[in-house]
Amino acid sequence: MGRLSNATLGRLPSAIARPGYDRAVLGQGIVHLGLGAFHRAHQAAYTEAVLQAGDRRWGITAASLRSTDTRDALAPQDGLYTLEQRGQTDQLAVLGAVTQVLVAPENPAALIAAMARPETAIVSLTVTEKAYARDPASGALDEADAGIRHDLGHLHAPRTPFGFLTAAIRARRLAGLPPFTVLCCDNLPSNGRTVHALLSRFAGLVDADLGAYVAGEVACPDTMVDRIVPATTAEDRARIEAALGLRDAWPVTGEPFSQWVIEDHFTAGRPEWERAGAMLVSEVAPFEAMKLRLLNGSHSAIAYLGYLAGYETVAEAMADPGMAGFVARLMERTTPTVHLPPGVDLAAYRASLLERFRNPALRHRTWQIAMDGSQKLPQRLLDPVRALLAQGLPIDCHALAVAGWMRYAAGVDERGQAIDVRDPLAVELARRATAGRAAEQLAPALLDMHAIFGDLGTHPGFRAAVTAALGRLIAVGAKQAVLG
Ligand code: CS2
Repeated sequence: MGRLSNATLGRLPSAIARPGYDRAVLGQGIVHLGLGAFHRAHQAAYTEAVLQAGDRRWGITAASLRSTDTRDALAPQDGLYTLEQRGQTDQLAVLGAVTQVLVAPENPAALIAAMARPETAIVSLTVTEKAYARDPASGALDEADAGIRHDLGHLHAPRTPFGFLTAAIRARRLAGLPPFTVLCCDNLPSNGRTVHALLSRFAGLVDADLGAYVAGEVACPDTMVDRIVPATTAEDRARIEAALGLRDAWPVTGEPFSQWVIEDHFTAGRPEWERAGAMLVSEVAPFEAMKLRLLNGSHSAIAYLGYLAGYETVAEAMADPGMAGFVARLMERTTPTVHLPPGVDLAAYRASLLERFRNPALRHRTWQIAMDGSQKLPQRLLDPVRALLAQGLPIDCHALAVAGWMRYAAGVDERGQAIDVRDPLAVELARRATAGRAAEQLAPALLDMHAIFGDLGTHPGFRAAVTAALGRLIAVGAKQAVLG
């Protein structure tokens, strides 16, 4: 069987969409950092629509910041890959927006040079929460972070997004070029503002004048990104290969739903992403809080409690009426903490989330979502708790979700099997879990982690609610505990 590439595109079955433009003459207006499945199924798909509509400026030079896997898979395919939307019917498209794939550690200078090209108008990022070296509780740059310290001493060969961004902005400034717009597409609260503050701080540590320049001149629009994109599996590859009649080493699969809300603040131009349904607005915050708290907050709750209950995927967990009922209650409890975005009906939004979580065609593993809990809990579950406490509203469902994370982070499941806990703080979590497996020991040991809980960790009502929820979870198991 042949391999997907520019040369074999013509062999695709006619029902499969493919680039209708000449990939050889695309401009490279976008550099993307963090070439994971999410970027390929989300921002690249919006950009593909712009290219298809005839605006050829927006080819994507994409970089992996760590591993060579994606480049090794995509380079023989000329950057082409398949996006499969999985719903009642599956829809396949081969996307061509990613034209070049770099591996940052192999040649950091090449990535900086790509970012410093005159035509680079946007540098977008999907590098996951933990890559921002941000103290999750205070939101400030963690200047003790090993990557940050490395980059401050080696800006010519950086490792972190801030090192690359700062090196490239400095190079552009020296060359008399305006800065690019920095477009954060990770699930952080006020992601653009957050990155603007962190990047200004980092650049200021390199050179005070550069810090002031970044603070004053570099636009970092806020965004809300949404599409459920499970990790690609061997079965996905086999199914897609059969449909294509060609081998694709790294296709991506995702749900049909997709949403992108973007603050319209770009200093060097942007693609008309609204062609593919993106919303360009003046204020993203209400959309972002809605999505982080209702979708991602529920996702994390399903991940921990569902995993403990023995469910491998979100859809399996949601097929359990007890779990589904709990998730619906958690969302209802969260709703008073969310300001209504213009034109949104929150009850309909919640119903649509429940429907999306139930999509049986998506094998979205609870274990995948459970990763990096220390980086996700603050904005997904703890900020809502702060707001609920301030309003005197019940926090019982949130307390059970946090207890689920604690039980999971302690590293042993309900059948006594070890859990593969992936988290930048995994070592400390494991150390604290040795305090004891009973709720009265485990809950305080984890609540005292200031980097996660901040001041909330000392709130007596929150401590009592989490300790009680954990006690019940340990006593009766997740399937019973969610019944309330
Ligand atoms: C998930 C998200 O893995 C996770 O933490 O909650 O990746 C989620 O699927 C996306 O944010 C949906 O837009």
